[in-house]
Amino acid sequence: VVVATLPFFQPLIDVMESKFALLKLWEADDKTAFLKENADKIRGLAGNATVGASAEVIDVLTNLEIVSLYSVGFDSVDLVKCRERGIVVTNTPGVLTDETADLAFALVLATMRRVCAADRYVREGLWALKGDFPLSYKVSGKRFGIVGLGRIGSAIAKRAEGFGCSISYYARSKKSEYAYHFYDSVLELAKNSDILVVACALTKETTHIVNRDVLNALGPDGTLVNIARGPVVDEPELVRALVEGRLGAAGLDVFENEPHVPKELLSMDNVVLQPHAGSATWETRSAMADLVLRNLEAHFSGKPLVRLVM
Ligand code: 8YV
Repeated sequence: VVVATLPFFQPLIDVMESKFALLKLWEADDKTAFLKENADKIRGLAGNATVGASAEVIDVLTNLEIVSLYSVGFDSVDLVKCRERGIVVTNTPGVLTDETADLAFALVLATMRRVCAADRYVREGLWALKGDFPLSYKVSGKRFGIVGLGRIGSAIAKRAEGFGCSISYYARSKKSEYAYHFYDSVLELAKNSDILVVACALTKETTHIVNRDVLNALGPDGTLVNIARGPVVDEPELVRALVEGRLGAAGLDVFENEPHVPKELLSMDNVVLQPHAGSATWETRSAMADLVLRNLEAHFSGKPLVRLVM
């Protein structure tokens, strides 16, 4: 018996239903009661970046053997508990790298060139009525800062290279395989960037790593893009910086309290918003689904797992 936390991708739900006895957690009114009722039987959990396996869920599921994630991020899983209990955790790295880096770059371009606001201007008939749309900002050749130079961060850097940007990054340590400029503090990186893209994992250390000081350092001519996790950025401080004009613009795919977005952002033309869609294409979501399934099947047939977090 496998429990899926959300209906993340219908073709995956369909195929899991054909291969396992699938329980649908999202359909239960009282989720804890539902898990308790089925705890004896549940051996696998398919989760994602939004609903994974919290400490509470793991405590209830006493026979759980595997958490197979439909995401690369595993911040929705209590890894300490899983390790204690010997529960294996798998994820979907690699297959979503290009897609997420593409969306990061789409956000850089859309935000700085005001693509969405200009589109609204045309649709609302304002071009004919009021004349040219206000000028936007150049992307090519700018100072490009990346927080986190993992798979996705380095794929974003590769794209920025194509735009002739000078590239710097912050990471826990310098990566000798890249010639990009390394800063050992996000604040220093922000001081020396026109565009700051957040591409790191969410951990205790990275929570609110983009704080008021970092936003001030990026400044009124700076652009922040976040395709990582909402809580990496101090969201109330981000909203304040945008409202007070201390930060130039923001392109956001992720938020602190998804799917809720601070209402102040909704009316800002210097902000572009996405509904956590970094990996959301048919091609990538199919590849992610394939990994989720292959990991579950490998585990239950005693074969080596395809992708393993721990
Ligand atoms: C997904 C993600 O949005 O992989 C991740 O870490 O955040 C995303 O790919 C999500 O898990 C899809 O449901």
